[in-house]
Amino acid sequence: MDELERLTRKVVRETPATDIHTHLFSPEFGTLLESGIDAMLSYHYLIAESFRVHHMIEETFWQLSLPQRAEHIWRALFESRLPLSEAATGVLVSASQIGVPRDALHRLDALRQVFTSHADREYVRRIMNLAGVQHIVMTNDPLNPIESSYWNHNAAIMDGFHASLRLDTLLNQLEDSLFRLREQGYDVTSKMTATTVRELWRLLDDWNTRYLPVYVALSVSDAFVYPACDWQGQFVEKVLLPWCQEHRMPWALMMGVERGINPALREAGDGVVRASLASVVHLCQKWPENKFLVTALSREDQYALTVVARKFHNLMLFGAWWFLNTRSFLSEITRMRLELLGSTFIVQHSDARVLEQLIYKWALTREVLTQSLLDRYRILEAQGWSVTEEAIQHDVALLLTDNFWHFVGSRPAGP
Ligand code: HDL
Ligand code: ZN
Repeated sequence: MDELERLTRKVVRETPATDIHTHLFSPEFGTLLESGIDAMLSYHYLIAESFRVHHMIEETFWQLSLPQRAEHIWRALFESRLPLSEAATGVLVSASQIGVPRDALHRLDALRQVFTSHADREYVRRIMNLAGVQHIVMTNDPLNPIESSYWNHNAAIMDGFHASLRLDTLLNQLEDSLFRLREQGYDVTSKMTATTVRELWRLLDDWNTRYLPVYVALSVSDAFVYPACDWQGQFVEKVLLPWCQEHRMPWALMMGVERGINPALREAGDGVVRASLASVVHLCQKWPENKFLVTALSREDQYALTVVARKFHNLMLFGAWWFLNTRSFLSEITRMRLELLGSTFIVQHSDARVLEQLIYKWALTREVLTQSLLDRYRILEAQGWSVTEEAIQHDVALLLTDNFWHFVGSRPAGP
């Protein structure tokens, strides 16, 4: 390892990350924050992978308790064969770093002794430190009755945790959502009348006051296009975009998910579709004052999306989302973005659902980022351009955290 590699490894290892998209919750949200080995093994990525081995009838699987599911998945993916997938290997990476002795890794009972399933603030802070994560953005659904009960009782939020406003339920379960919003006193209907527009604007104001979100988020399938004249299209045009412009609020658009291609797998049953990148162009063209955080789930969309980002500085790309969060795809996407965008993107988010996943997901990101940056630095040094530790620190901070907070426009106080 030469000096340049040593420096790059050191800086990437030591620079704390902002995890801009997770399904984690501050520990005050009780069981909404998943942790522990049974939750790790019952991660929906591993559920899907395990069905390819055990072929259990899906409804029978869903009747199992969490520990029974975990044991079933452990037998299928860790005992009957080597745990080769990214999600399976990740369980062992996290376990090792948490402190499971190497000679005990093969024993589920040993893992259960070390992995806690009661995550208090101290344990959360410990896992964040092991993962090198300083800030965590949650995915908050104001129309989720369980979650909103915590907000209604002003649940405290641990330093380092931040809210985002996820609009999937509002837009994908429209009639039910409108009904519940009318019960909450918002005069909203399935006709985009002036009153509905005004009341939806008030709704976003109220959610903004309660959640203090760092961005508004929406995941979409290939059915999403902009502009559009359906209810969603009118909501985007007449409410969301002008409201975000007025509040300087970024819109995180997560494109290319097809929900429930195998409904029997429930949360593990989603697939991938192409995204309408022309819609991203139209949004950036027509709303130059708005800020768009975009990620696409299809590998085939990555190159064209990166070219679009070259044309619009109000577009910030983030992450190798979901099925793309693997060694090979994360490396391919990160290298392409460095070559086409320099250091002007957000390299990754974990999408963690279980607290301890932060460790393996961020270890993977740091491994890939180190190698990708090192290759660029070697080319610079070959031209005689000196790559100092300070310059590396600046790059890595941009890619892991600063690009996000600069784009969002508000860096939080605190750790
Ligand atoms: O829509 C999303 O935010 C996705 O990340 C889904 O939650 C998905 O199930 C997931 O966890 N991906 O990592
Ligand atoms: Zn997610």
